[in-house]
Amino acid sequence: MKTLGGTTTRITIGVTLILVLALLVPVQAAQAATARAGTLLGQLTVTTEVRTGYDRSLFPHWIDADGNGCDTRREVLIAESQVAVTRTGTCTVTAGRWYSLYDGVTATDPTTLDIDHMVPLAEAWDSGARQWDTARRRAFANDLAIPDALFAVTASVNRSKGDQDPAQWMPPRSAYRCDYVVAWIRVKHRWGLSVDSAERNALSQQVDSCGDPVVEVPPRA
Ligand SMILES: [Ca+2]
Ligand SMILES: [Ca+2]
Repeated sequence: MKTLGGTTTRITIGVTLILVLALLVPVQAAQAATARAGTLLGQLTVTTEVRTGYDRSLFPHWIDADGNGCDTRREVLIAESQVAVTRTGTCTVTAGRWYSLYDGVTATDPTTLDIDHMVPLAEAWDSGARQWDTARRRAFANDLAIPDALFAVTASVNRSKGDQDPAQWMPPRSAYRCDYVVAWIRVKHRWGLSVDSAERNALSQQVDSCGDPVVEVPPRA
């Protein structure tokens, strides 16, 4: 009886341990890895950039990847509106309320907004995408998997940014600059894109002035 009781106790402890582990493992897996922004920046390859051969049409964009009738541009408008959008049956977004993070302008008419690629398509080309196939460039140009890749902003501020990187252009709304460089670094890290040395220095200075924040490590694309 004593032996049987000991066996039962060991089995009970064993089962309890398995249950505890089963509960712990998914919790740990669900926690996103974090790192200092400066650490992610340090993991980017520093090299010169090459514009040769770039054409915007090499990045098919505003596709409807999930086939719900709303293309990527409209998906971003719907996701970023502060109120439920008004839209037609063919997913034309006609009204909503958006806060353009780069310049602090609130807009209700979506025709006044552009969807900005945080890392512009030309900058992506220069820093590695020229070696990608079309499928990967399409995935980059329509990346809805992280919130940092695409932003609804005023057409005017998007045009002032153009193809420029943070060594050349920063958002006029200074309160957004810390988040801006973190988003830039996260997108480049996610897609394995390089930085040029002037860009790296500008990012590094901005990250330092922001206190080198701890950020989520984005999933690799
Ligand atoms: Ca869609
Ligand atoms: Ca650059």
